[in-house]
Amino acid sequence: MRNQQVLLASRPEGMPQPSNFKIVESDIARPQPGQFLVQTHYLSVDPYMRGRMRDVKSYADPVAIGEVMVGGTVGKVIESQHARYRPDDLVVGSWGWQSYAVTDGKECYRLPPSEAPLSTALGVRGMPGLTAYFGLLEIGKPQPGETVFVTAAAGAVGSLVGQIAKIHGCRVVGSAGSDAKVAHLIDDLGFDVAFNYRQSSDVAAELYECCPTGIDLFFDNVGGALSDAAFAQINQSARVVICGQIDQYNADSPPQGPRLLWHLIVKRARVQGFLVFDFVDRYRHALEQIDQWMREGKVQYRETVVDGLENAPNAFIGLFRGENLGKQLVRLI
Ligand code: NAP
Ligand code: FER
Repeated sequence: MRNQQVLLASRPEGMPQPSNFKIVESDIARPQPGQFLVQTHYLSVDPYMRGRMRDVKSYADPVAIGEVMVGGTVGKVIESQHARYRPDDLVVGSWGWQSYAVTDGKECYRLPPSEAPLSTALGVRGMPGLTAYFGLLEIGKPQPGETVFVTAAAGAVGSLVGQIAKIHGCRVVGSAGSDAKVAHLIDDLGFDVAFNYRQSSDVAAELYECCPTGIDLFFDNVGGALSDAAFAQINQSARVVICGQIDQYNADSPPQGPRLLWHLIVKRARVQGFLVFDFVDRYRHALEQIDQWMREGKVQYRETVVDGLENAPNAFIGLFRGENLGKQLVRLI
């Protein structure tokens, strides 16, 4: 048994490249008292990791060159010298892009027995699902009858935002990067209307057609031109939830766009960013609610799974090309 790890080899300029990563093999360490050895079943690739590849501290420290890439993981305990973990326990954590890890269990939790597949702990029942839940309900505060517009709507966060907004009686509009994604939003997830922003020569006109009475709640995962179009179409007392700005994550200098903040004056609107981690005390309740919606058939999810640790870099890069439908995962075993 050898450990395989994906290390950050160099910091990307613009779009990340496979050459920014390096795969190495090493012996598996043995757990010491207070530690356990875990085998990775799935690892998550997420847009925020682009930020961790930059040499800039923000919410968290950057990944150092030569260090294992960060990220959420689920796996099984193989060997334990930890009082609270036993072999065969299923564990959710963030030991990063590697096939095995020795951990002291900080930042880990044991998965309670559940009908849901293990992988969902990284998606609909994990960080992205919680992001949709708290971002929409706590920051966006949707009201019945309101028009909600969500970008990257066919992704892990966006797909859940749209469905939760439907549960709350809203009219839901989404944008996504392919006709197949648009069809999925409308036919499978119950969005009222959606459009393919990549096929559009005039996203503002297309958005206006989708939101003839304006936008009351804009849940932004993307930024850039789509955001500009949405800001110009907000209604009085609109809420703009800044969840992500993936359009800008590969930019090497801040892009200069149209200055649209004056819309906020006229519309008495509020723009607020948030981090899912701010709501950690309330995760349990939110996950119970998401589970219930899934049991009732009100929420469904998709996963795009690639096999093999060596494919983690390309799976990550694929996020910026829209190659994923729903949550992008890497399966190791
Ligand atoms: P995701 O939506 O599953 O995957 C990213 C998607 O973004 C891609 O599938 C792609 O879909 C779209 N995209 C990529 N580049 C784009 C561009 N230049 N313009 C428009 N769309 C683009 O990822 P996720 O994990 O659910 O995250 C979604 C957003 O939420 C990200 O911005 C992320 O940073 C943010 N987020 C924030 C928090 C928080 O705590 N604030 C937590 C989790 C995630 P298309 O085919 O539609 O282009
Ligand atoms: C995300 C985008 C940004 C995210 C977190 C951040 C958890 C925070 C980044 C930082 O610490 O700089 O999608 O998801």
